[in-house]
Amino acid sequence: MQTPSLQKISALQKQPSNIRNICILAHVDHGKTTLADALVASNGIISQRMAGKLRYMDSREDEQVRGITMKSSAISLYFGKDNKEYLINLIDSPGHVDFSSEVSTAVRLCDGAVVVVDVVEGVCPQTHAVLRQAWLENIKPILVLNKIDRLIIELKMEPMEAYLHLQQILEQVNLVTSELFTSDAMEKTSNQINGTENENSSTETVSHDWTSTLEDTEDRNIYFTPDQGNVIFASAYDGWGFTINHFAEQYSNRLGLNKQVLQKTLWGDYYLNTKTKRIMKGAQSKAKKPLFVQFVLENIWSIYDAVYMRKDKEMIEKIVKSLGLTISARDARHNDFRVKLQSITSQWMPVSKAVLNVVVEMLPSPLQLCEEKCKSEDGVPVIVFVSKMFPLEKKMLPKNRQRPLTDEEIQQRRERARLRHAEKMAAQSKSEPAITPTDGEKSEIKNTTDMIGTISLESSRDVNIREEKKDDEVDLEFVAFARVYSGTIKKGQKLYVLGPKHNPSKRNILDTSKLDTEHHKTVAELDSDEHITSFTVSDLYLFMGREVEIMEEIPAGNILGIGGLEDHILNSATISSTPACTAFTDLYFDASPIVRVALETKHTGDMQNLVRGLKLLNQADPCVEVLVQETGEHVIIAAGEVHLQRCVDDLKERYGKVDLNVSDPIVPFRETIITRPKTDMVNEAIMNQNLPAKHIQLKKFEDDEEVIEAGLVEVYTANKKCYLKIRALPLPEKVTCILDENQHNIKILDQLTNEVILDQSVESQVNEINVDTLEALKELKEKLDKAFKESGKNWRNAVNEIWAFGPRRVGPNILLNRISDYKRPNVWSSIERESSCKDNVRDFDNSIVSGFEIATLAGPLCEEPMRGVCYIIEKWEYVDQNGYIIQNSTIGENESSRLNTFKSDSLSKEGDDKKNGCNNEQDVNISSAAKQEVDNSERTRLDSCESNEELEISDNVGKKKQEVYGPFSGQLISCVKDGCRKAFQTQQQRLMAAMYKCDIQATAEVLGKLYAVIGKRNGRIQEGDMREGTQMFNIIAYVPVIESFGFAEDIRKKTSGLARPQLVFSHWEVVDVDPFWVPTTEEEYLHFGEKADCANRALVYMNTVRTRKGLKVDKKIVEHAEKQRTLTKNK
Ligand SMILES: Nc1nc2c(ncn2[C@@H]2O[C@H](COP(=O)(O)OP(=O)(O)OP(=O)(O)O)[C@@H](O)[C@H]2O)c(=O)[nH]1
Ligand SMILES: [Mg+2]
Repeated sequence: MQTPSLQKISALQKQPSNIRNICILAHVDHGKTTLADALVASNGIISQRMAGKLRYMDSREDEQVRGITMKSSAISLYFGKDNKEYLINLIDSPGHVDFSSEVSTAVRLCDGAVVVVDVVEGVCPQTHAVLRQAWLENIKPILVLNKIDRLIIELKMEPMEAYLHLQQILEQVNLVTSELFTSDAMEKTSNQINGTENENSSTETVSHDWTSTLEDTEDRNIYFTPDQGNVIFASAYDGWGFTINHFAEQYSNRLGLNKQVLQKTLWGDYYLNTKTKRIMKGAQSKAKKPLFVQFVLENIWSIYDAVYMRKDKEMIEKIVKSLGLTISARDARHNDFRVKLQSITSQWMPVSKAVLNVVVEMLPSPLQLCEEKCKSEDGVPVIVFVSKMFPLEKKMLPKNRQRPLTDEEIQQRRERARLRHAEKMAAQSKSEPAITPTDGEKSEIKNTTDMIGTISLESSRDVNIREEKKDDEVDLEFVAFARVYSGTIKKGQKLYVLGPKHNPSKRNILDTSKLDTEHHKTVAELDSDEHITSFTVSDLYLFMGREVEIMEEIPAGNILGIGGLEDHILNSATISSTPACTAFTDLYFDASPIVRVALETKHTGDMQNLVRGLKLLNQADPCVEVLVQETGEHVIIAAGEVHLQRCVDDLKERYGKVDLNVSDPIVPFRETIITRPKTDMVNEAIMNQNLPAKHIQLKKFEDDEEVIEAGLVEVYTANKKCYLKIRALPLPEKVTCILDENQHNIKILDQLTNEVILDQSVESQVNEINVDTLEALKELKEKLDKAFKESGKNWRNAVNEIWAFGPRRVGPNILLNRISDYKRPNVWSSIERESSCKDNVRDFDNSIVSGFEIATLAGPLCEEPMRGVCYIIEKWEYVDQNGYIIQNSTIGENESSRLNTFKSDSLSKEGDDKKNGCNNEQDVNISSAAKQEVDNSERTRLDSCESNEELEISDNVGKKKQEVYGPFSGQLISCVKDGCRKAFQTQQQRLMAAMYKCDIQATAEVLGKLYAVIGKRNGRIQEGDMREGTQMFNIIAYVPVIESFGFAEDIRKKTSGLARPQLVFSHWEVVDVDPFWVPTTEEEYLHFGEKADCANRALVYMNTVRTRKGLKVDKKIVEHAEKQRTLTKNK
């Protein structure tokens, strides 16, 4: 068909009831882009023959080379049905897990989704993920069971087998939907119950019947059932697809049966009684062919059999004739019978028609979203949501594209060329000398030629410079990928850009005059509490796959591109004509960035380009993290190997245009301690559990630090005036998980506590925070309390003893206060409306927290952050010169004045510190390697803070001491830090590795090889079940991230491409070996040899990290320093 004109599309955009905004979702390689090709071909944008081969929506070169989609892209298509015209805004999304953020951006803009499932592979992890995303965003899905041709050609199934197989796949998909539905319904009901329980808290507890909940809730329409018409059977590659409807119509005419009855019975356990011509139930029990097999599958099978398997030319002709098709001479002559097959099937039951029919029938139009909102008349406020910013090459933009010349222009050009030619000829005839020139003339000619030479040289240099300039310029323009929800966006309109944190209920926000004067502000210039800028709409685009078209205005309900927003939006935003509009909530991303690499330019002069490139990359990809470490290194963190490679390629070729050196991936580790294991390395029970670990004896601690028992140390400050008892214990796993999940809440809690310290009354604080936040914080406390109580009596009151979280005040480690005579307020006091117990806080309280923060930020194994460690301060005493403890009440006058000089009103100082950024660890984004520097800078900062205090010191003795040992708060920080580290070292230390969850589908033949690859990389198989009704195994394994590089490639090679893993970050896992372990028992010597260095995985990891950070590595380079001998000479 003819490609629809821009005018037609523009007219259709104004009829929201005829618009469908849809995206195609699926697991990687299930055929989304191939299906999109078929739909695009139906509009004549690409030829029918190329559909499925071109992969038109994969416009990037690396997408074509790798054969996977990496970004979501949109196209507007026209579809006509029953004299009605529709506009389908289609988004193709990537299926690879590394790019799942692109799926989020696509899903948010749509009202419906086409979920594609490869019938051979069945439901895969990303199928789960996309169904969940569609559910969360409340968009309606339809199902395409794709690649049915593979059942015929590859698996050689009979129609009956294929029917049973399809049934199973459908059940698998519906199982996922039902899980989503059930958990959602349960959650809703549980919320309701909680609500009513809260209301009638006095009445006795109501027992609730969950089954009735599920029965009550309407669930019929959420499942995929062919008789409802929301399932399409297809082979996108061969271009065919159908719904039950298609065959119901055909056979109702042919067999004289009721169409509605056929529609209900074509799928299911029904058969046709040929004698009575009636449709009967119970095909399976009576061993009859179900209608679907008899009327649908057998037809398809016979075409494949005749055309592709048997290549029966006569039969082909017959089929073509009986179906009333025409086959082009070119296809008829083609040697490849697949082409012939595709030519027949794509005409017989075009997949595009089948899919688009269901899309317009079953999926909602923007009007159904909310009729009120989808108005586009003048005066209705404009509301647009931008889900991502994506880069387009400038030459692709219509304003820069070369357009075909008009006849007049061609005429003018021809005229100009003719004139030029005439001038040239005239000049030539003039320069032909009739007489030989004199000497003077000769020199003149020479001068002129020289001049011409220089001019041409200069001009060529000029061109070069211009070209260089061009090269240097970024030839990309960011276009916002957006949807209009209300009003009509027009060129020249002045609109506001609202960041995700914009809150219209805040005062001053609606003062538009102020906003207008700050019109020039860009997002980078905004203060931290400002989330609003304004701009004038300049370019509006319509997405057409690889190209964009310019539009003058776009009404509500459409997907569009907006130019000129580069300086106003980082990743996503809401655009509105009024600042009173509430911003859309942030997008939900599945993947978390985990693989980090450091980047540097090959030529130092290119640094600027790299920085600019990183900025663009950060804007273009919401899933990548870009940061500059304290060491000055530029680091990017990506979701996985493929994502990382794409980011680096983009930096090199598009955003930065620089040659880069990319470091080996830096994989994070964590350090932790565990309870003493009960068995040794050869699985023998350890007899004497009370023996201290061997390495404790090996470690030479300084005299003034005493190891009392494993995990408990006593440490003194440098001036010996203060001592502490610090205990390190492993945190219960449950508590650590809660801390991990609630980082955001802990951050809020910390901010609240800080503000309380900064002398704001608790009351006013609590009043200001949102009720939901307060509830969340209380819930966090309850959860922690429960988890602690379940972990033994030692932890019974732990939740009320929490002093701080670390590192960076939010991490998964805890500092507890168990000092018997020190009752400081715990972290919860700010939410519990307790009056501030400011007076009870001892001086230097904050130094202890700082010491703890530094210790947890970089552990002793390889300076990686700690995880799941609990430090308990059991004693904190001041000691006088004779070594006696000074009780707070009994401090002598001398001592007290001296200590006072140390403190010098440390509370107010703490306040100042916070204002000045002193001691405030949480803002410092520090790499573990840079920890030492931080440590030093911490001290210098403290020094500078302390210098004011020193002026106040009157006591000479005190002053002298202080000069020798430095400020007391600094001493205390380093004392606590050292104490924590030592307490840690006296426990069973372990490394924790980041783990990938790895999902693989594989056939039985390659299973052995697959297990070998996983085993070699220290992976662990979690599940390995055979999928019901298929030959495929579903394997779930965990592989350490550090071992995962090249893993996918390795698996692909070893299994000849039959298994494809998908890796997603899952959790932190303890590496089950002590990095300092040496064999001690006879059995261990026997098993591991004397050195046992080959088996210690933790040691290898630890040394890798230490080497990377330039830390000391205990390694003997020469083991036996003897002269080498040749054995045969026997000397
Ligand atoms: N046999 C067969 N192969 C198909 C069919 N549909 C797609 N393919 C093939 O499957 C492979 C992947 O197809 P794509 O369309 O790129 O898959 P995708 O879902 O877009 O993949 P990503 O975008 O990377 O997630 C290609 O080699 C296609 O030729 C089909 O119906 N039958
Ligand atoms: Mg694709």
